[in-house]
Amino acid sequence: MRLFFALWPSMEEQMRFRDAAQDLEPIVSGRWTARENLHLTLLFLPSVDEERIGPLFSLVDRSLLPKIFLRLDRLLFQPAGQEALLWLVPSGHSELAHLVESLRARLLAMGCSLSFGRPFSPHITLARRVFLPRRPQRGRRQPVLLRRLSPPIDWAVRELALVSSETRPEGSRYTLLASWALPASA
Ligand code: 2AM
Repeated sequence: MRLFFALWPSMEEQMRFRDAAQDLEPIVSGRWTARENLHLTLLFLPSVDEERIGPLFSLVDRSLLPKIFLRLDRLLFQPAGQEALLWLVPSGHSELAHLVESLRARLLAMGCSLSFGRPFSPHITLARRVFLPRRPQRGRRQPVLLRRLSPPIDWAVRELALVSSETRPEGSRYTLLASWALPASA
């Protein structure tokens, strides 16, 4: 099974994330993420045997969970091959990298194989397979700033989730397997 750990927004927060780029939907061609699927991935586990899922539920405890406050302030085009992803990106997220490292260490200690394909770069994918009118130069993978959000979206994160992902013709189908409450920010 494909699983991932993610920061999971409430429905109201997901609506705010979607609204940050809603005016672009008619003009940016791509596969837009369904509102209920919007999230911020921390770690991706490409292939987990079913019998290894149970131990994952006890992987997280309170000592691991920090207060997380994110200020989402930019929309970026992130080149991916001939196309691009549309990302909503936070600034000021030092506690996130620490959480990812702690989770990663615990997963590796359990013998889980992780995807090391990309260095951790926090983002919420608003759209995939975005068609860019001009081809990015070969090997060019630098993100392109599309918009600074003014005002930014402040997100006091309340939930860490373990989610399974199935690929369907109509898009990804996510199932929440477990979730943990983060301490309140204020
Ligand atoms: P994305 O939003 O950047 O596409 C479920 O597919 C989640 O896992 C998505 O949030 C996706 O990130 C992430 N994901 C999928 N494949 C991945 C990979 N090879 N490495 C890291 N994250 C991945």
